[in-house]
Amino acid sequence: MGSSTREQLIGLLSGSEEFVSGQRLSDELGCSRTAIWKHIEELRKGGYVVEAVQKKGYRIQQRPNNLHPGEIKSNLKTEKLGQNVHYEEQVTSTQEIAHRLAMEGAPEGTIAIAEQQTTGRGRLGRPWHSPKGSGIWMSIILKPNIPPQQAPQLTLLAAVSVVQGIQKSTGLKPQIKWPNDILIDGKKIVGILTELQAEADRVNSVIMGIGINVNTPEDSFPEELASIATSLKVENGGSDIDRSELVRSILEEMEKLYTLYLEHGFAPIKLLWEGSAASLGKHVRVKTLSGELTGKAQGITDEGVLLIEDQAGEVHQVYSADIELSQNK
Ligand code: BTX
Repeated sequence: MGSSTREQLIGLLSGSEEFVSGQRLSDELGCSRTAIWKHIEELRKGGYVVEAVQKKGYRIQQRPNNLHPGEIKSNLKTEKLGQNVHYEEQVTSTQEIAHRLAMEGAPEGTIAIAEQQTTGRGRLGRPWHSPKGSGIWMSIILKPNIPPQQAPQLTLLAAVSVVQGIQKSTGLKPQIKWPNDILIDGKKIVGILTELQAEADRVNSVIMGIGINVNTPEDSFPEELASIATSLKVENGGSDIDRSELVRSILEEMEKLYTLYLEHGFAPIKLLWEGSAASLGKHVRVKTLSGELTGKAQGITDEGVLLIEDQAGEVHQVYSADIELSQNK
């Protein structure tokens, strides 16, 4: 069964709480009633509970807990982001899939998403823990007409989109730690990895990787993450969160902010980012590849660069680093 027929079928059945007749499905999808029946059987195998009543038709009673394109796209209110979904159960890294799709000419807004990553990655080759079925591991392809130096702004844009999406879907209010961590109660819930396919003066594609611990049970993080990581479920009092709804919220928020960014530049995004930033005004320790620095995080520039004032009052521009919030000041 072609994935697009399946997506359309899920879309039609998701449109109403009522039964949809076999005749209507066969008219809209352009195939026979018998073919519809076979498609419904396929959905059932995929974890849908579909009620079938003679003379009335079909109705979805229960949806599977997966990130199948049909689930993500039903009711998705975007023009580009997420309209083209590449889904797999298990991948090495969705970044790798999205890089390949971008090279092959995938349209802007295409996403690669998986239930599990075997070698999910963070910055500087660090691993990203991506267990099966409990998180959102996705990479979004963007094609902004900007020079490569501005690409870090998109990391901040993505962070704001994810914070707003989480807030809308769950009511939780995460905070952003410059540049790419999203925290609740000081523990990491999201990581963002921005990679580029670029020439010296222009970006061809931005591969925006987003990893979110959604329904990860508290005791299932590996030892090295137990004290630094958390999940939305843990922070939400233990109730499961609908991952495909959260993906939709994030894609919808991101499309709004991305459109704003392309029209008006970074200034409006900067304001929103500052509204959710955990580090501003705080004493921080900054670790860059070339050394360490401690001081007060003053803010970010219009380019998205972090400003740190050291003890001597000198202000340093930090382009790329890990920062720790100091406990004692
Ligand atoms: P980062 O380099 O800022 O953070 C990596 C560090 O975060 C690790 O060294 C580890 O300490 C910690 N960590 C690893 N896994 C988790 C986790 N599940 N929850 C909390 N902390 C963790 C952050 O890099 C960027 C991560 C991007 C991940 C996405 S997932 C989809 C896409 N595909 C892919 O391979 N990467 C991106």
